Amino acid sequence: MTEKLTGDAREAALAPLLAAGWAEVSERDAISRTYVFGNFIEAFGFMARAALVAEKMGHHPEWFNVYKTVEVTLSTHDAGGLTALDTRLAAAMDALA
Ligand code: H2B
Repeated sequence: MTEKLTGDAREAALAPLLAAGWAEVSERDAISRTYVFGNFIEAFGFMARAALVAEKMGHHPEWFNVYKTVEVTLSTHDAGGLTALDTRLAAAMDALA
């Protein structure tokens, strides 16, 4: 679970996320996505719900919020790169957004 994703498993895990709007980060082994909501309350509500999921997973996003925009970067610090925890959290965040 906390091993870095490589090869076919990585491609299979990333394909639906890239199709949904996530992108691989160029400078590091991570994925990112920017969500734009209708207003600050919607953005913050998303962050609050995502925080509960993240805490339950024991896996936490890097994110940056300005008004109704939330920029999310996911990477597993303990593994030094992308793992199934990141792809799982990404899918959960998409379901909440
Ligand atoms: N979040 C992320 N993104 N990467 C980690 O390696 C990580 C984490 N490690 N949240 C978790 C916390 C770990 O430090 C605790 C002990 O579960």
